[in-house]
Amino acid sequence: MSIAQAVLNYDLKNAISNNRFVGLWRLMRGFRLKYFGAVVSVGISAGAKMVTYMLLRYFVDSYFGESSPTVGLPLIALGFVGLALIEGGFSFLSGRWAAQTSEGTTRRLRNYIYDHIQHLSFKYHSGTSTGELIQRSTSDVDAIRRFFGDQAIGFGRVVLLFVINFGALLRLNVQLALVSVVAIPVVVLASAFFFRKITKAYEQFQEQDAVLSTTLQENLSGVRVVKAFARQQYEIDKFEKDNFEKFKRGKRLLLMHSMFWPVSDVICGLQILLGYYVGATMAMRGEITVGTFLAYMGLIVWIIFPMRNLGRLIVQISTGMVSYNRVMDILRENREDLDSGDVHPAGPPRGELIFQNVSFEYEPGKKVLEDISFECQPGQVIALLGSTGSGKTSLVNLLPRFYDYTSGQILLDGVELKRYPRRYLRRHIGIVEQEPFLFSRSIRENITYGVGREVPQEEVEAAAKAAAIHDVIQSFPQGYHTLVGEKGVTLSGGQKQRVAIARTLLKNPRILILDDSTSSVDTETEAEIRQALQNLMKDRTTFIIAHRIQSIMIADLILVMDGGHIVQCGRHEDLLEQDGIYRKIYNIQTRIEEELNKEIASAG
Ligand code: M5T
Ligand code: MG
Repeated sequence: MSIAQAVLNYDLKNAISNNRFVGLWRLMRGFRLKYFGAVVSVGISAGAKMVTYMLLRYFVDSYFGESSPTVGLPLIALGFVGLALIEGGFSFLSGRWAAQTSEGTTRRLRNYIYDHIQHLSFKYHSGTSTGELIQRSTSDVDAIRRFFGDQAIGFGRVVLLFVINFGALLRLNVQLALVSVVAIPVVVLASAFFFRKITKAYEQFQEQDAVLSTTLQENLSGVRVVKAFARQQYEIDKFEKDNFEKFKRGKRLLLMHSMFWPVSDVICGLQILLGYYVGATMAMRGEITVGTFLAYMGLIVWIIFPMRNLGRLIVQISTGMVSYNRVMDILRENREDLDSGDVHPAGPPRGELIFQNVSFEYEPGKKVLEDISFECQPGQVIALLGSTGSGKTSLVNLLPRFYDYTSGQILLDGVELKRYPRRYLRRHIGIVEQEPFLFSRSIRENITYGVGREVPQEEVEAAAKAAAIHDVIQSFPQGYHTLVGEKGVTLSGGQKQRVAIARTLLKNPRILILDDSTSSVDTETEAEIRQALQNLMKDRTTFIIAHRIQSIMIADLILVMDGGHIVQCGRHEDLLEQDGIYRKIYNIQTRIEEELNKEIASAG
């Protein structure tokens, strides 16, 4: 591994610290030498400027004053040129190294955050808004970038300029030096005051900016609802209201800026005038030489004007620190451990599952599943039926360990589920989510997503056929290479579900979970899928969640759920004999179907 790679791979978990300075220092690991170089270069550049004024003083005093010159004119000219080159050159170097540090550290930080987010648990993701995560991994990281690239180095520059130039002034004349800095506290305080206000105004402006983008984004994704309810004018008015607020806040922000700079210009100008006045008086009285006065005129400018930035830098540094904390909040979150577990079977599981008094809650005290017990043999089909919110999705989500059950036991092939590494379970358990998500990529890429290897076209097509989606895909002009989503075709709900089924089937999981996967599919297509799945379900344990009795009749075990409990269980025939929810649902569904058939017959 090269040094650059090692720097990139540095585990930023180490950069978490309650002390923000310590944390930022740790973030810089691998770039510290460069950054140190940047600070030294700033110092050299500032020093060269100071020496230039000293050379000016020597030149004036020895050629126009009492003392006689010991250095020739050409050499002095060369000195001026050389100093200008040194000043410019090191200024360039400091900018370059500071940029390399800030861009490098934040590039690594962005990669790390992305990597980290990939590994956070379901629980974390369902409790955190996407917008918040995006904000933190983009604009907060950017604030950290500005901290390194601009603010920290800028702060160093102001301090060094002050120390070097003030030091030189002290050596020239103590009285003059002291006169030159009387206004500095005023400048620093005024700028700190203004920038605190400006920062606040800026935050409010940013907030409103976020409101506006959210409004726009919601409007665009909900465009169908807007049109269906003919609410265009309402939406337009709402936007204009938010937009006006942004306009007002933007104006306030600009106003503050346009107040600060002239005010600070006046204070600095007065200070310089005072310095000139005192300096000129002293020169006229012969207390200092003309050369000293000239050098002083230059130095004072480089003490006073940079000070205007000090307040700004202090305030901005503090906002950078806030961003550091916001970013670290994400990194503090523990990763979901994919690999820990003490059983590592060589092959896939057989698929025998035993639930023993399993209970589960998302939040302490609110049981979503209670006392769930059942057993199934490898290759069996288990169906879950129950009203909405009864816990069906929650139950199957326990199997790949998206969440861990709170009490009881689940045994897979006789071994407690928690002893398997999550990676193993997710490799061998295929789940078709209730609301499947497809990426804006080609259909083929979507279907092969879970496999992680080159898949021959025949295999992809076989999976698509089993999911009864092959013919639909074929009918698109670009077939399997058709793009899905905003830039490509918009798939119907049922088509999406079927692509998702194909994606899971291709993974060839030993345990297959279909969470309401045929809810958006018509009865005929559903029968088609069922037919195709029949073969595929043969040697895998399959969980089917469905609302139509039709689709679960064939199951080896039907679990009827209500309020987190199993209220009935058995085969179709057994359940029909019992007086319970199952029979009620069955009766309703068959009656509806009969009526429908009658209507169709009479209409035909
Ligand atoms: C069961 C709650 C939900 C409901 C209960 C997925 C999820 C659910 N719940 C959470 O608090 N957090 C979650 O992340 O748990 O919900 P379910 O298991 O989704 O029910 P279902 O699958 O039987 O319902 P449906 O509508 O899919 O048929 O109280 O609030
Ligand atoms: Mg569900």
